[in-house]
Amino acid sequence: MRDGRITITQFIIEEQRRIEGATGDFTSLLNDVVTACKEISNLVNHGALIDVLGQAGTENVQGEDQKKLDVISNDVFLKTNEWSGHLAAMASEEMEEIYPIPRQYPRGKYLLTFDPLDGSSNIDVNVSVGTIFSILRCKGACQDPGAGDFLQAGTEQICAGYALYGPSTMMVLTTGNGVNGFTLDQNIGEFILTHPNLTIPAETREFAINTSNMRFWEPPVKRYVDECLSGTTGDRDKDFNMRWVASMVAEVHRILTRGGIFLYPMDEKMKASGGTGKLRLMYEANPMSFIVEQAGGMSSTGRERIMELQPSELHQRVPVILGSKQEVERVVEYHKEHDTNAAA
Ligand code: AHM
Ligand code: MG
Repeated sequence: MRDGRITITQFIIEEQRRIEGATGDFTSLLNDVVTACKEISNLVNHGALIDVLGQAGTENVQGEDQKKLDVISNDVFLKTNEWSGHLAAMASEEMEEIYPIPRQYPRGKYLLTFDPLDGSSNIDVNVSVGTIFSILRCKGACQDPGAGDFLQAGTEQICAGYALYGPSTMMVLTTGNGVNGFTLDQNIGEFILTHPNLTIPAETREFAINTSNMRFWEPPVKRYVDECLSGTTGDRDKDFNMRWVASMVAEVHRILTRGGIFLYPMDEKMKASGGTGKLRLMYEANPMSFIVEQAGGMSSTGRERIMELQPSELHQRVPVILGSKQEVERVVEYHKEHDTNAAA
């Protein structure tokens, strides 16, 4: 492109050229995902002007109230990605069942999972939201895909990314070869490579957790956060800062930019109601874990590496602790010590 700027399309095609035998299907699929995110970005930007704010008056499979934009964004993703012939099926936070590609289109060899509008409690108050997606290979009968085909460990992802609809719209991507960030140039409608090779600093002094759940936390999480709060007056040799946007995309993006740790851990309230976590494995925790690990960070439930979990259901929830390596390691260590003592 003129003046040496690299568009996301050029970037993806150049990546494809490095893969022997690549057919271009994946490149083309990714381009459609990018188009869907641009469309959602446009809707989010226009907000009340085009009457997309507020409740949809429906609930999703998790029993959460859907916002109008949750429903519209989901539809944008389906319509933009269903026709190309690269996908066998899609699955989303907003749909109970998988979405096999309609019969009038050819079915392809990939599966797409997504959270079309993550952090949607922020929409009406005009705070950052995002889209999260993950691409898997369809290993079974791609002509007749079922929910079971999606139940692959995070280590099987071939691409993960998110779009962040913030002061500027950004797209952050990994295909297992590092993490790159692109900013949408609204004038030309293209994402431009602005953040090559994003890496998370191993050390940090910033943590993110919803402290309104403090009384339900397990002891290792409480221990970690107490130490952060005590700063130099406690066992840590530094003072910490705290942030909570309630939009995982914004939190992960901050961590990719300047380090930090994000926790949505298991807690007693969830346990009491038979819950297994807050965030969804297939279209929130796994793609974010892939990105974070590719950027040199770490991601765990506190007890296991998230990407190694064998999913048992499409909308499965998991505890999530991710970010700067040294801090996540410390929280994992606290879980280990706690569980060992409890077993003794
Ligand atoms: P959503 O997918 O329904 O928007 O929920 C996921 C969001 C995450 O982005 C965020 O980290 C978390 O829920 C916030 O939860 P809370 O409202 O408990 O702070
Ligand atoms: Mg979400």
